[in-house]
Amino acid sequence: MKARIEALLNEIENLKAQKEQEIEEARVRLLGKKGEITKLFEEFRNVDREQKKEFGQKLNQLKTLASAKIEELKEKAQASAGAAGASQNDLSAPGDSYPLGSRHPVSICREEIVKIFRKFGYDVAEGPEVEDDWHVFEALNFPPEHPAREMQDTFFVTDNEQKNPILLRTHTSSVQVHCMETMKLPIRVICPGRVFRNEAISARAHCIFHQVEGLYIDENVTFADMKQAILLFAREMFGPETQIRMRPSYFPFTEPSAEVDVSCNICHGKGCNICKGTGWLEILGCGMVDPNVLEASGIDSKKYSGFAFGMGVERIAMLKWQVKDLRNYFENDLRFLKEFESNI
Ligand code: 2U9
Repeated sequence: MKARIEALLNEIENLKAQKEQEIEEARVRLLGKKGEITKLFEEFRNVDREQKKEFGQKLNQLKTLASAKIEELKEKAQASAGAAGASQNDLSAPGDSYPLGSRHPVSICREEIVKIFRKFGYDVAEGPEVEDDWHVFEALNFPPEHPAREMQDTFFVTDNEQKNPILLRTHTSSVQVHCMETMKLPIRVICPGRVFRNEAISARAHCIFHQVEGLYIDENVTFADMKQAILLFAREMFGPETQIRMRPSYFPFTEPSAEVDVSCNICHGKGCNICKGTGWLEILGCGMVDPNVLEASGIDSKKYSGFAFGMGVERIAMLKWQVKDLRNYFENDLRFLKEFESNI
């Protein structure tokens, strides 16, 4: 008897009947007049006195479990029949809602920047994130041991003492080097991509971020051409009233070099906490491509000249949506991401 009780307990626990007819069949087989449990109760009369207590408790437990399981299965079957019935028959019932995802603000911003330069006639190029020293540093006028290499803390993949080590690119300028090596002149190209720097994470810096860089090489390209291209970009991106100003700067790959500010589109130059009271916001760096950089990729620097620029996408996105902490762009907190749904 003990073994039969155990077997039935096990069977009831694993009972998977779904249709109402299957459930009723199970009920009759277990609890019906000639059911297994009913039969066990009849046999219980003949059990020895000493075993009555133990078997009595077990049988009651079995009956309670069987009844509860049958009830549970019936409720489930009724609920799913109700749901199916509602969606089939009640044409006024609201439709099932499918939550839509939205694009990440950094993607929205990067695509907007790329779209503007495509409109100006630039091609789009992408390249590898794992690069060699030549494309990230050497060809860009960073000689070995030059202190400028320390401006961008590098993640090395191979030993940095070896010749031409492999590393994670610290800027997308390496893509433009590939373009200069392979494309026919004139070159007008925009390079969006992810870059890696061994920096401490803070509200203003992250070890992975996104850049968009541009390069324009042709005969007689001047600083004035660069200024005009950047002014037009700034007006497309931040509005037609936007002003720009340039401050002298230094990059190993450009000479002369400049940093570009746009007039603050929040306070319109009056000074607010976004522009820290200055009326200006820094958006990018730029400069005339150093002749050494042209020559390193086999371009005749006597015949050709060019300009280049680079910007951090997260920084532009922070200015565009007045996001104060860069880390918001990396945490994928849905409460933050949902705020950009309307920008799709
Ligand atoms: C080639 C030659 C020159 C790309 C340039 C900058 C200035 C610049 C920074 C802005 C913020 C990077 O994301 S950031 O940290 N970039 O200021 N980038 S000029 O110059 C090049 C690129 C490729 C062959």
